[in-house]
Amino acid sequence: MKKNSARVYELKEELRACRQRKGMTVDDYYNKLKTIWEDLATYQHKPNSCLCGGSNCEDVKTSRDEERLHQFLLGLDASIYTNVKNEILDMDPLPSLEQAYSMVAQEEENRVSSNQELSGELAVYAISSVEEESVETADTNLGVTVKKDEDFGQWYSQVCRCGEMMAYYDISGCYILRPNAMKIWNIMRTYFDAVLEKAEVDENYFPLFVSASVLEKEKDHVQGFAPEVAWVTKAGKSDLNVPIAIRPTSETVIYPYFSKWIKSHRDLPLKLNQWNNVVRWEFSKPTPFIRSREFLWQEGHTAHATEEEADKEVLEVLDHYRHLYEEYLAVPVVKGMKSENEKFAGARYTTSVEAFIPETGRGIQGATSHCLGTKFAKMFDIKFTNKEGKNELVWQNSWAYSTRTIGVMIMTHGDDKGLVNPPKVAPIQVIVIPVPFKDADTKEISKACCAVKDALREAGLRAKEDLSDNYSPKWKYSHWEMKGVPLRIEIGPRDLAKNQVRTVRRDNGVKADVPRVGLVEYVMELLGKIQQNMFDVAKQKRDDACVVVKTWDEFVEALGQKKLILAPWCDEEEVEMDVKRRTKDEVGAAKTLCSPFDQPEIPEGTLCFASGKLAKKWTYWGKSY
Ligand code: 87F
Repeated sequence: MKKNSARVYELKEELRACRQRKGMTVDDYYNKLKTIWEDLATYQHKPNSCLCGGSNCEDVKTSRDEERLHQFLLGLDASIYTNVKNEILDMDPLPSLEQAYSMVAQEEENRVSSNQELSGELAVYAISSVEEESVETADTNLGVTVKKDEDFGQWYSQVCRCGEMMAYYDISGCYILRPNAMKIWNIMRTYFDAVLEKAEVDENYFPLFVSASVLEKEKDHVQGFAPEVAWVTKAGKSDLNVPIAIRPTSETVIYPYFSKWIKSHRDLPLKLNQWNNVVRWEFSKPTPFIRSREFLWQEGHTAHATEEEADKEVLEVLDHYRHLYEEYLAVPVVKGMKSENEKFAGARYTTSVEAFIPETGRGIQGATSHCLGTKFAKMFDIKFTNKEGKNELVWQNSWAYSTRTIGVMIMTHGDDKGLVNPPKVAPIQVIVIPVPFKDADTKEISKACCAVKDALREAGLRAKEDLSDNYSPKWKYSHWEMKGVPLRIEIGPRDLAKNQVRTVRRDNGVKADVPRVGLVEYVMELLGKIQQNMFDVAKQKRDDACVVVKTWDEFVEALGQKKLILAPWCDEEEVEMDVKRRTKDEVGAAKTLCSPFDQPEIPEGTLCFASGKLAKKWTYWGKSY
């Protein structure tokens, strides 16, 4: 240990002055701090060279780590990183310095430097006389500063966070689903539970853990997925005798019990569903809701006596998924058949609903319904005695939709102001905002707001009032727009006098003055119109992005223009692989999305755009998530 008080003093001064100045990257700032800490450490007492016996040293190290973490956070540019700083300080236990650094660095990545100057915009709306603290709160909720068509990735991340749908977590690919997302998820769940009830599908719950031997029982299809399976190998400090997998899906967990429970034709159909979380340790770029290492879904598993019954169910479930997307999330989807390459390896065939994001030109699989045939029945010995007393294999299906639905909804409808929630799933459908003016009777206006909200809630609508007095009406408008509330009701002195309110639609900004008498019915109808309009607009955009191509050159050109491509195809696996290879470097690998059930006519002699062989079907192609 060196001894040099003057130098130590100097370094401490440097440390105290060390801040992330304007234009300095998080990385530069962090490295500067690290250099000072390291320098300082050469002069100071080192815990690992002391003789205290260990536990004290640990304490010293912990408090030093915490101090460094605080120093790091203190010096960050507060106009940018206050949110993430609070997020870090709220974590229990506190993350390590390295983890905190990577969270802040991630935040930096999520920002577009050229838009940073815009960041004061929303704060301007805050009433000028409010105390500093409130301004700061406004300032930390700066809102969406990146435009959807400028940088889609950054925009999406901002919209998800500003809409309080999710928060980043210190494990890459894992996200916190915040109440707004959970509310949407639960509204969808309520709808789907009613569908399941009607279809006589029962709810059950199988454990999260899978033993290695069970997981490997269906080696054939698990093999391709093996790198994504997460394993528990320790309990405390001791190694487990046999590692235990965390379910990536539950076929292997459930089907041994199908084999026990199904004996006779009287036990069929067996239709089970579970709502759960699954873990897939993905290595491609994670995106909130769209691709995460843990996600929520429902997984349905059914067994039937006949092929026809199973086939029928596959399509019925697929139509429920279409309904969920189109009628609830207002997202247009195509129902179709997956190619041999793209189907679930364990399935006889896979059907899916496919959405399309015009801004990125990418298709996205919205949900899948598989016909498993008798493949798993053979593997897991699931047999029943039929009415003639003969043993037969069961016909199985499995189907799922996940929290990805929420991501697709955000991507489809969100705009430069933030989320736009379709009324049917919006956690708040109507926000009522008082608009006091000079010496108007504020109390009466507030009372009217509460009365309107109460009447709407009474009618079963999800309504809320915002009477907070530390923000201006304008600030509130931006705030609730960012949160995606489909309808705003404003009440000012003029409205009060005329016994009316002003409605403002989130989807198209259209304003109307509406009498208080009959308001509830009006709002209900208007929400229905908003829902329909959101679907129509999304469908128009999707349809505008769709092109029919007949030749390879047209195909490549359309891909470059971010189109959803419908092309005649020979339906050969090798040709799809070849298309992937040929497009990989040029415009980004394209693959089949699905062959729509709704097939346009295919004139005789039509050739495959890729192979020149006779085309068998029309198929959607594109880049995909
Ligand atoms: C990742 C790791 C291990 C997908 C995986 O689509 C296994 C798998 O089996 C895996 N990723 N899959 C396919 C899942 C098929 C399936 N199962 C139930 C569904 C719907 C519901």
